[in-house]
Amino acid sequence: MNRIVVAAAIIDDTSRMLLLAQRRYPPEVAGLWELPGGKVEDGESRRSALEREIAEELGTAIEAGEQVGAAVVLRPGLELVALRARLAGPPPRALDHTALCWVDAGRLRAMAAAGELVPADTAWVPDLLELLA
Ligand code: DCM
Repeated sequence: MNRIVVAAAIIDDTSRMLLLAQRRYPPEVAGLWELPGGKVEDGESRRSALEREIAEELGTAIEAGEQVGAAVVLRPGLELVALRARLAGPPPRALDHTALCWVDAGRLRAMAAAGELVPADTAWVPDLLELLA
């Protein structure tokens, strides 16, 4: 059975900015930036899993919506899916990450070109740039 990791493309529609989170572990990706999220548990929907993960990792609430881009195969049996999300709580805090930052389309493009994103998440950059345009 396939396991799914969901990640949040949290976008502020007013400022057209996307929230990125800097990974603290494991060493291969520590220091790189990702869309925050985590594994879907048995019996959980993707949206509710993402809302739970964001409460745990960022101490805030989101409303998760439609899928962004295509699913990425992390390894056989493990897929990564991004969902668009809207902040619905207090400002996010880095409870599980090294740091958080809001980026606009230009900054996202520059970070991707510089290899500052977690490899799996770079597949979504074109889709994310479209949402931030
Ligand atoms: N992951 C990823 N990109 C994300 C979120 C997670 O590549 N935006 C990967 C890293 C791990 C797995 O998913 O291989 C589980 O993530 P975590 O360690 O955050 O639970």
